[in-house]
Amino acid sequence: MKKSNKEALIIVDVQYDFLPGGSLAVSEGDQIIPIINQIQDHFDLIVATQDWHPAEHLSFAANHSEKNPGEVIDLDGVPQVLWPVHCVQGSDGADFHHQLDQSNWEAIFQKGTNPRVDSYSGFFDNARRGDTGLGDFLREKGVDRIFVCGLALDYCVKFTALDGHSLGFETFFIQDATRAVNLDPKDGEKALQEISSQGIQLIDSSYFLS
Ligand code: VGL
Ligand code: ZN
Repeated sequence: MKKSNKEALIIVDVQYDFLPGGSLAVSEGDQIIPIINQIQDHFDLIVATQDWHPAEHLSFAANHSEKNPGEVIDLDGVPQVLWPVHCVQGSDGADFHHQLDQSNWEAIFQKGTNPRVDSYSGFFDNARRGDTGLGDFLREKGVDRIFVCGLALDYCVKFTALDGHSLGFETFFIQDATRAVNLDPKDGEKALQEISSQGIQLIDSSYFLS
C-alpha cells in the first residue's frame, strides 16, 4: 500500500519576468521569496511550475497585428488576455529567481508550450485539453493536501488552486506568499473571493511557523 496523506507545496511561476523589473512584473512579487523559502521545509514534497512559452505564443500581443497587452481576443474559442512577451523558453526572464531555494524541489512542471493555447493552471491548459501530468504525479506520490503560492494570484496561482481542488486535493491558498497582477485593481480581491467560495482554505505562512 502506498503511503498517503502527504502534503505538497506548489510554487507557481516565481520567474524573473513576473518580478519587479520583468516584462510582466507583479508589484511586490519579490516580497514572497523569503516567505516561500521559510516554509519549504514543512512539506513532504515540493514542486514548481514554470511558464515556458515558445516565442510565437499567441498569448503575446506582439504576435497579433494591432493588438496591445491587456486586450482580450478569442483564441480557438477561448477568451485570451493578451500579454507582453514573457517567459520565452530559454530566456533569462523565464528563469526562477536566484534567491528562491530550489534544493528540495522534486519536479518542475512547464506549461504554456503550445502556441495556440495559454496555460494558467499548473494542471491543465486553459481549454482543459492538455494535461501537464502534475495531478497524476501528486497522486502517485500519495499527496492529498496541496498548498499553493507564487505568481500571479489572479491568474496562475488562482487557476492552479481551482484545478487542484476540482481534482479532489484538499487545497490551501497561502495569501502572503502570492501577489496579484491587478490589470483591474480589484482582480486580486475578486480572485480571493472566488477561491474561498469554492471551499479552498485561505491561510497565511504563520500557519506553518507558529
Ligand atoms: C501568468 C499571465 C500570463 C501567471 C502567466 O503566471 O500568472 N500570467 N502568463
Ligand atoms: Zn504566460
